Amino acid sequence: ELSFFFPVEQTLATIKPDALEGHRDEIMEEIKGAGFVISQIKETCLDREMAEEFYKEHKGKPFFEQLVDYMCQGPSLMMILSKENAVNEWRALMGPTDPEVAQSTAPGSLRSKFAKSILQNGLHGASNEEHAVEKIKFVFGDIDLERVDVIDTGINQ
Ligand code: RTP
Ligand code: MG
Repeated sequence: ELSFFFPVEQTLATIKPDALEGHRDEIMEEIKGAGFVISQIKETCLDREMAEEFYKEHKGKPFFEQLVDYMCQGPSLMMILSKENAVNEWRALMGPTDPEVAQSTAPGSLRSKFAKSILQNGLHGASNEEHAVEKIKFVFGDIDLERVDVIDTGINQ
C-alpha cells in the first residue's frame, strides 16, 4: 500500500453552480484521471448565510456580494478529494483564479477550460491544509479524516 510511504492528504473541492450545470461529467472525469480519490461527495444548494460562511475570509472585499450571489444560484458539488499532496495538486488542476491567466499560464487546467470570468470561475479549492480541514468540517461535519478513505462512495471507478 503506497500510502504508507506517501501519506494521503485531503482537500475540500467544490464544483460551483454554473460549472456543475454545464460541465459536471467532464470535470468528474478529469478529477479521477488526475488520480484523486473522491472520499466523500455531496450536492448542496448553499443559502446566503452558508455562502457567507464558506467564503468568510473575503468578507468586505468589493466582489463579496457578487460571490455570494454566484454561489447561491444553484446546487454545488462538494467533495473531499484524497491524494498525496492533495491541497496543492487540486489547486494546480484548477489553475489560477482568473481564466485569462489560466489560459496563458496553465493551459490544461480546469479553469482555463471551464471558467467564464474571474468571478464565475467554476471551481473552488482550499488554499492550505488548515483551511482544508476547516472547510471539510463546515461541509461534512465532524468526520474522522484518518478513516475517510475507508468509505466507498461508489464513484471512483
Ligand atoms: P477559491 O477560493 O474559490 O478556490 O478561489 P481562489 O483561491 O483561486 O481565489 P480567491 O482569491 O480565494 O477568491 C475566491 C473566489 O472569489 C471570486 N473572485 N472574484 N471579481 C474578482 O475580482 C474576484 N476575485 C475573486 C472567485 O469566484 C474566486 O474563486
Ligand atoms: Mg481561495
